Parts: sequence; structure tokens; C-alpha cells
Amino acid sequence: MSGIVSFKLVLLGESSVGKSSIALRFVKDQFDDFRESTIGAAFLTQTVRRDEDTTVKLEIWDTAGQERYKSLAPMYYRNAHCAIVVYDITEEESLEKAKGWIRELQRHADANIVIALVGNKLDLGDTRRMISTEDGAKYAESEGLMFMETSAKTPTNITELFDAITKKLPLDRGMGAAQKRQAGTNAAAATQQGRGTAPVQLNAAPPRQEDACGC
Ligand SMILES: Nc1nc2c(ncn2[C@@H]2O[C@H](COP(=O)(O)OP(=O)(O)O)[C@@H](O)[C@H]2O)c(=O)[nH]1
Ligand SMILES: [Mg+2]
Repeated sequence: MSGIVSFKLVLLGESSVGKSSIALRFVKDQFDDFRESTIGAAFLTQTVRRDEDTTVKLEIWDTAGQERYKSLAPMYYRNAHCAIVVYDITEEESLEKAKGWIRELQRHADANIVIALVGNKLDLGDTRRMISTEDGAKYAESEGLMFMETSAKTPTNITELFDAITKKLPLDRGMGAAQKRQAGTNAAAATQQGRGTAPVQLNAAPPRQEDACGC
């Protein structure tokens, strides 16, 4: 298959681990030391050249990690082709939370979902690390997940992370031209409810414009 193939990607993980920062670095190559928390979820898109013939368009749902939004998560991972589950290597508890998300994905998400476990804030690794690379990598291996440590700040491994995910996505399962037409119809319906607000309103379908950064 050639041309543009779209995939849905969801970012999950505890609050403050750096989900929005990873998305912002990937989509806009920016970093902000004092980010405001995401409310509900934000929607962004970015394209990645997979090979000479194929461009992959990632439709990224950046969710809010706070407990009060947890029940909304299925809405975002239900049809996702891939998930990035983030923890903070300086926060022990955040890996346990990440494992909880992975169990939930394994039970309720699409059986073919590509999952990457990501230990973020690698730039703080020398001074404040609480979770060893080995602990993250071993768990990921035991569950058959991709694994990477990243820093949205420096940045380290952000492009590599999305490149690696993009390469793992089965092109025949992406949203091709036919499904895109359908998605366009859905988006038109969503327009009636108001779209393009930033951050995207809860329950809103993805707006169809490029780089609708809601972070
Ligand atoms: N040092 C460092 N700080 C980061 C990194 N990624 C995010 N942060 C900071 O961690 C805080 C929470 O980031 P945010 O992206 O809002 O986390 P989210 O709640 O998971 O979306 C912010 O103050 C960010 O500037 C990173 O890679 N290194
Ligand atoms: Mg956020």
C-alpha cells in the first residue's frame, strides 16, 4: 500500500510524566518547563515518512493522567492502533501506574494494538533516577512491548520512538482512503458540536485540521 495511511495513537500514563511534552516535542519540536496540565484530552497530528512510497499520519490523542479523567480513557484507546504508555524514571510509582494502563490495554484495547512503554525524563537520569533502565526493559520484554527511555527536554529518542512505532504499524490496518472518507463524514457531524477548540472538548471527535495542537 502506498500514499498516506493514518493511524490513531494514544498517550497514557500518570499525570506529570511528560505525555504532553513528548507530543509537543514530536509535533512542534518545542519544550516548555512549565506546562499546564492537560484537561480531558488534546488532539495533534504529525506525519512520518515510513519509506519512499508511504507516509504515515499519526492522529495523536494526548490524554489527561488525573484520576478524575480515568474513566474517559477507553474512548481514546478503543480504536487506537498504537499506544505510548509513559512513566517518569524519577518517580517510582509512575511505573506501577504504567503497568496498570498496560494491563487495561491488554484486556480492552484492540488485540493488535502496538504498545510502547516509555521511561521519560532521561535527562534527569544521572541525578534523580529511581527506576533503572533494566527494570523498565525487563518488564517490557516480558509483556512483548516496545521499550525506550526518552527526554522530551533535551530531546533524546523522541523521533526514534515515533519512527520505531511507525515501522511496527501494519499498513493494511491503517485508515486508508476509503475509511478516510467515512472519518470525514464523522468529523462533519462533530463540527455541529463545535470543534477545533484547544484543548479538544471531552467527547469531541478529532478535528480534521492539521496540527490542531491543544496543549
Ligand atoms: N526534566 C524533564 N522534565 C520534563 C520532561 N518531560 C516533561 N517534563 C516536565 O514535567 C512536567 C509535566 O510534563 P507534562 O508534559 O505536562 O506531563 P503530562 O501530565 O504527562 O502531560 C512539566 O513541568 C514538564 O516541563 C523531560 O523529558 N525532562
Ligand atoms: Mg498532559
